[in-house]
Amino acid sequence: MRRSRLSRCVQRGTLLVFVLLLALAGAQVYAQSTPQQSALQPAGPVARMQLDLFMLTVYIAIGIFTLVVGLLLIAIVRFRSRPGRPEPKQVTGNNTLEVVWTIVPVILVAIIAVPTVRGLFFVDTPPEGESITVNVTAHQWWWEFEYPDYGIVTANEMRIPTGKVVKLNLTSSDVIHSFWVPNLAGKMDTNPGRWNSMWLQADTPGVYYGQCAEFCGVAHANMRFRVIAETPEEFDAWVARWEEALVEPVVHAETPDLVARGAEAFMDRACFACHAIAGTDAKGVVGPNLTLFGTRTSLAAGMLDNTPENLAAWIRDPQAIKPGNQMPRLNVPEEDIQAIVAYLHSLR
Ligand code: HEC
Ligand SMILES: [Cu+2]
Repeated sequence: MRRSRLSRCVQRGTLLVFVLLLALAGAQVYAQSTPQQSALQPAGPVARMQLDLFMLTVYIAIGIFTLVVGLLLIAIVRFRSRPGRPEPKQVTGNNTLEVVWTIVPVILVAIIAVPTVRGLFFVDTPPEGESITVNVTAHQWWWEFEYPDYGIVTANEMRIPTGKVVKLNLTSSDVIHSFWVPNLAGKMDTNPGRWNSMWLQADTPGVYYGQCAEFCGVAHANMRFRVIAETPEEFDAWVARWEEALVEPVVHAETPDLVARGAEAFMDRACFACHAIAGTDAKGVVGPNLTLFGTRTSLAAGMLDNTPENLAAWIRDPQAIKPGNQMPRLNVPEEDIQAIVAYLHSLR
């Protein structure tokens, strides 16, 4: 009888240890994997501070968990009922214990509060030094990025120079969204009629994936974006390209006739009513600004890679790709689609 209970106990203990080892191995693999969209792999000072604060509370919680569960296990094993054994002594109201378990949590909360308050000020005040400013406007279901110092208005991909402070002002044109690039910084709500602000910085070049983090309607899950961090030299070259594009479209055409037809179709097929392309008569503001669209890596708020096939599929039937989004199916003839694809990809 007793032996079988003991062996069950050993079995369960072994299982528990096995599960814990598995979890540990998983965490190890995760930590060594290539960067993912994760707050556990910080790539800049803001995200790093936030992870440090998080880990401090995690370590304290692990300590409390171990202590409480340890005491519980000791109590369960030592005072378990056995045949013929009297009920153990009942204890209530131990003053020393009461004082200890009031003071210890107060100390722990104080230990967490100090770096938390320091962190709040850190997040709120961008450090001095070289910085750029980007105004972020969230739309159902895409992101607009305006660089007021350079006259740039682009969408869904925010290019930033590494090692520089990026000051963000954030708002929304419709409902509440939330701007979140986990590897670079915590979330910030974008509210209609109000500007919030935050800052972030990327240490090394790379693509950091962003996501709307506040449910905002049918295509919320597909309201993604990318932060593309480049060396300051690459970033300056991108800005210089924009300065040219603002004067006249930079058209790199391997197939000039097709591209010219595409530019015409873009005006004939109502695209211009919702989209702007700098230096042309297309000045719509309902949809993303498509200036230098050929330099974009993604399409439809980070859903697809910006390949000719995907772009054609998007123009053919945007509703099939991203149900509910605000670009209607326009029944564009296939020849025009191919021409528009060549045109948009020549803008680079
Ligand atoms: C009624 C307004 C409207 C019209 C007309 C319209 N679009 Fe759009 N378009 C949008 C909106 C809104 C989006 C953003 C969709 C999303 O991602 O949620 C969009 C997205 C796009 C994108 C992806 C942009 C990005 O940043 O990823 C492309 C490319 C595009 N449209 C091309 C076209 C072309 C070509 C036409 C003409 C055939 C056209 N659009 C007509 C509103 C419109
Ligand atoms: Cu959303």
